[in-house]
Amino acid sequence: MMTEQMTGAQSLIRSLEHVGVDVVFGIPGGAILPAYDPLYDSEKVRHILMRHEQGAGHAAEGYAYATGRPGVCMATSGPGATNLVTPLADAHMDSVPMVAITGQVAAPAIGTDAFQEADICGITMPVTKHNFLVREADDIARTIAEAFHIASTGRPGPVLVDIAKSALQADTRFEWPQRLDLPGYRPVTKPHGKQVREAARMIAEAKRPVLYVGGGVLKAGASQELRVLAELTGLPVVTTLMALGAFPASHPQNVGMPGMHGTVAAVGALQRADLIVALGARFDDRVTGRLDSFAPDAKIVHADIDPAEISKNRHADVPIVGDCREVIADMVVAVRNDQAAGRQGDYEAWWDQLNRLRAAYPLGYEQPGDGSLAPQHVIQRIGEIVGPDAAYAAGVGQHQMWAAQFINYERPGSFMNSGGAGTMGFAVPAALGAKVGDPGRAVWAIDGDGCFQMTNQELATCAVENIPIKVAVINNGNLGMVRQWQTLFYEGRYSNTNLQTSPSPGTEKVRIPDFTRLAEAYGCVGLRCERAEDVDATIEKAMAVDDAPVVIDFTVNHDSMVWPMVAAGVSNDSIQYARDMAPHWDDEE
Ligand SMILES: Cc1ncc(C[n+]2csc(CCOP(=O)(O)OP(=O)(O)O)c2C)c(N)n1
Ligand SMILES: [Mg+2]
Repeated sequence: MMTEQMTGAQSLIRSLEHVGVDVVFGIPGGAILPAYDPLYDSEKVRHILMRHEQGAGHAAEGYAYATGRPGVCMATSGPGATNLVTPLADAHMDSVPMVAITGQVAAPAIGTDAFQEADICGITMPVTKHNFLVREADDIARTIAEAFHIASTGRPGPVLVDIAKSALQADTRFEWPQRLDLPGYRPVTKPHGKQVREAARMIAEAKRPVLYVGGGVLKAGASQELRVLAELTGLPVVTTLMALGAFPASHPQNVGMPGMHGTVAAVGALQRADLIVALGARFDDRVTGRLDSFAPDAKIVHADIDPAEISKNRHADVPIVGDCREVIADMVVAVRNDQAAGRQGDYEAWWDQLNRLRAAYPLGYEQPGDGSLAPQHVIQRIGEIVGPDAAYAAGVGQHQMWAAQFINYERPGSFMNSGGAGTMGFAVPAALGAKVGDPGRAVWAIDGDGCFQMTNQELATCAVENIPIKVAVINNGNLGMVRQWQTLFYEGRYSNTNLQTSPSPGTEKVRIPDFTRLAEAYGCVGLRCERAEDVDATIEKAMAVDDAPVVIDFTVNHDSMVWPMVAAGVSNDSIQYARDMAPHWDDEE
């Protein structure tokens, strides 16, 4: 056994090296300061000094998306730690593996309202997979080992390790645990064979089955297996916002993204299915619409590694607890056996129906009447020119939905966004983290003018640390998604949604801030594009820059809306293909 005399802080850094951490995103401060001293000497761990702890947290998420390994962020006690709450909640909602390390006031001062004291374990209890308060130096190595194990196994998620300053300063003997003892934590990965065979039987018997693929398939690294299952069975596939890239967008069996802004075909497929095979998906309200009218005729097979998800929102007729990769691989075997025995589904009529919907209601958009730039056009061209090898990070709002709709994601890891929490400010720091995790890949943030203003200070981090991401700001001058709801549900009363980031009728012809000048102030290249004929050249110009981050202000139409749309709380049957335009579900007689 390896034991060595050192401080708690040294033991922390040694532990991070032990688990293979190569990057930490953080900001120092009093309580965590002892840890920053040995970090200064580490040859294995690069620390990236962020400008806001929220950025550190989202960067850790982006790193996790790019590498599949837990991202690591670090902050001091009190306000440093509370600034991590949003990214922790974000990672919790989207099952992103992440370890957050925070300094805490000295152990004897805990509970005294000491300077910069916050009960961060109490605060983050509901938004972390697990958290630890470490008061003794001797506990640091074991706790770090456990934290990484918990963050990265089972259903991944964020784990917070809060370490008292006195523990960092105390002497200890470094001892790496040989075995982890986590009573009650034993994620089931191997699915039950009987359940899987039952699912295969139902697939063969169904007339209108759908594979409803969620983010769990990406987390499990099960894209290959999914493709085999899809092609073997011939089932239509829908991929949720969190699963974009799990199944190639260009695959003929991909009928699109379901949900509030999904395709008519994908929403219709779920709604009219007689069998839904949910794989690592959680029947989120943005997918189901009004739950009691969701997919009324469907039997449900629900596979998830987290037993708490199964039958949470919709009763599962066949529950399967297990890792999606193992579940799908076992399903492939079961389906092959069925097919060998002559049991095979016939979905021809079903495909006729879905193909009709696909042909009648493709994704599309209207050109603005005033000659201004269509945001959808910008995003579509970015996807086409930059291509499927790049990684794209979206903010939250209209631009996020257009990024989901108009870029074709062909491979896992090509799209990251804040799906469950809808955290504005996610894109820039997530793109930063992804670029650090996978420096050889082009990384584009598709951001909104509102979102960008929440975390754009991380452009300084990108410039100083040589992290050349591209940021396409889809500048509609507004909190566009909120404005869309005001247009549709509040009679066009635009209360507090005009940001004045681009000139709009009736307001001063000002841009506050001017994003190109802001970019330059941050040591980035700033470009602007306002006309459709300049879009391609601007994207190419940005691509040609490889020694600095680039920000493009795409000044776009203020009134463009995201379609299709299922209004919040209504049935998916009421999907609008465009404003006041409901699709015809059945044959036109
Ligand atoms: C932190 C946070 N605050 C508020 C919201 C509510 N919200 C959702 S979308 C949106 C507008 C985003 O504006 P912008 O970034 O410009 O994107 P757009 O919809 O215009 O593309 C707002 C305010 C949110 N999701 N997150
Ligand atoms: Mg906007």
